[in-house]
Amino acid sequence: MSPQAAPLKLFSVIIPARDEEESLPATVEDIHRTFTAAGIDHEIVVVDDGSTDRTWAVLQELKAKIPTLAPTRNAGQNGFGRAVVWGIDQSRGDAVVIMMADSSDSPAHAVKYWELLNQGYDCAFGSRFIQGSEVIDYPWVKLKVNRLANFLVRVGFAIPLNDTTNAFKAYRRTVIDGCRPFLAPHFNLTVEIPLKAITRGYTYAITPISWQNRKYGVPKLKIKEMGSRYFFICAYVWLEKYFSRGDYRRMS
Ligand SMILES: Nc1nc2c(ncn2[C@@H]2O[C@H](COP(=O)(O)OP(=O)(O)O)[C@@H](O)[C@H]2O)c(=O)[nH]1
Ligand SMILES: [Mg+2]
Repeated sequence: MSPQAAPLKLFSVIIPARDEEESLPATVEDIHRTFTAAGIDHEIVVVDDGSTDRTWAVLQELKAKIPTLAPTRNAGQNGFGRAVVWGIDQSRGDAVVIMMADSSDSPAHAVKYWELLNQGYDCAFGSRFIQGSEVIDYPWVKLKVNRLANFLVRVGFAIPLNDTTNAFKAYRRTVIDGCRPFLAPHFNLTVEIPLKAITRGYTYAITPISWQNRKYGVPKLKIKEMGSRYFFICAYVWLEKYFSRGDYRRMS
C-alpha cells in the first residue's frame, strides 16, 4: 500500500455498451442509487460503441433522471477495449471503475473498491472465485475456460489473483496513466490493465465479488475469436515482466 496516496474526490464509472437498450436503465439507476446512498461523488460514463438499437436514445432519456450520467459515443474504431479507453479518456475522476452494462457487477462491490482505493491501494480487484464470492448462472463451458485461463495467468505471472480476466476492477488514475499505451482493442483489455498494473509495481487489494448473467440481450464475448488475442496480450505483458529489466515500472 502507498500510505502517501492522495485522497480521492471523484469516482468515474466506465461502462462500455453495445446494443444494451434493455439492460442499461436498471444498471445505471442501481449504480446512481447505491453511490448516492454511500455519499460517493461520481460520474457514470457510458460509452455507446456503435450500437444499432436505441442505446443512445435510451441514454438521453436516462440523463434527464440521473444527473451524474455522462453518455458518450466512441467516435473512433469500435471494439470493447477501444470503447473502455475512450471512456477513460473522457472521464474526469481521480479513480475509475470498469463495469458492465448488463448488471452483471454489483454496485455495492464498487463501493467496496472505492473504500479500498481510499485506504491507499492503487488498484482494487474483485474475485468471483474466493470465499465470500457468488456466481449466478455462469455458462458451464465459459466457466471451465475461465478457470483454466486464470490458472495459467496466475502461474505464469506468479500472482495470487485468480480472476484476472474479469473487467470489473477499479484503479487510481495514476495507475491507468502509468499503464499506457494500451494495445488491446477488444475484450483482451480486461487482462492488459491488471497484468500491467501488477507488473509495473502498483499495489492492489483483492476482495470477494458477485457476478450474474444478463437478463436481456445476447452475450458478446466469443471465446474462440478472443483466445489468440488474450494470448497475445498475456505474452506481451509476460515479456515485459521478465525481460524489460523494469524499464516500465512505476516511478516511486
Ligand atoms: N464497447 C463495446 N462494448 C461491448 C462490445 N461487446 C460487448 N460489449 C459490452 O461489454 C460488456 C460485457 O458484454 P457481455 O456481452 O455481457 O459479455 P459476457 O457477459 O462476458 O458474455 C457489456 O457491457 C456489453 O455491452 C463491443 O463490441 N464494444
Ligand atoms: Mg455479460
